[in-house]
Amino acid sequence: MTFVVVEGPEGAGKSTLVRWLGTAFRTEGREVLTVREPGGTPIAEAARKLALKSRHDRAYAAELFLFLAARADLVERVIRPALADGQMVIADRFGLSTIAYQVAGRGLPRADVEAALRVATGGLTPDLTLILDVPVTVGRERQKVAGKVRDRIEREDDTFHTRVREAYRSASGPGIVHIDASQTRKAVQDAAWREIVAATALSLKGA
Ligand code: T5A
Repeated sequence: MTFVVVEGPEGAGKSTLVRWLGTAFRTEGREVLTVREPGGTPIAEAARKLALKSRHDRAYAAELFLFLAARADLVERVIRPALADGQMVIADRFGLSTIAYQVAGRGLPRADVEAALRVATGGLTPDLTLILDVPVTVGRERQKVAGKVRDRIEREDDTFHTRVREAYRSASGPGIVHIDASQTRKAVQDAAWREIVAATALSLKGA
């Protein structure tokens, strides 16, 4: 079990958890690559700037393809080579972000977005997805305390972000686990660690 994704709404604590997991697994002697979406290659970083920072209005479909362009480059040039090399990859956001933000948030048609997603990832799916859940107000407050400057998507209203949160809460399927991220950092880290260790043990057993 090597590809782990951390998902969830704004300010849920994803980056904090990904950093901690990277350090914790390296301390255990595992080779771990951590990545953040969108980003991680020159093309993906350029797409990130356009998607999140550009002042120009855009069609929602154009926004979708910026996120997918970033993902396609990251998957092919960074994630797949690392997995092939036997490394564990821990990603801060992946395909479920596109379902939550561009489908539930923006209202783009799900079946079409899923088809485009498959093109972008070449069918790569996470072994385990940890969804951190916090109420919208808690996430916003954490971002405020952290002094984060709001990007295009973060500036959307609470109705948009509530749709995003609900999309995450209703996500289910193989390898999807929900964690209450309104708990302390330590409680969230412990829960995530338990889930990854359990999933790794299972995949080793099944191997
Ligand atoms: N997007 C992305 C799409 O629309 N479609 C896509 O396909 C993709 C991939 C990315 C934006 O792009 C959108 C979604 C996003 O709007 P970003 O800035 O890279 O934007 O990422 P965000 O996920 O928005 O980053 P945030 O930093 O806001 O959220 P995190 O990573 O969930 O939160 P984190 O770890 O930075 O923590 C925020 C603060 O809370 C504290 C931290 O110390 C920090 O100060 N904190 C806690 N406080 C109390 N208790 C805890 N348990 C805490 N955990 C963390």
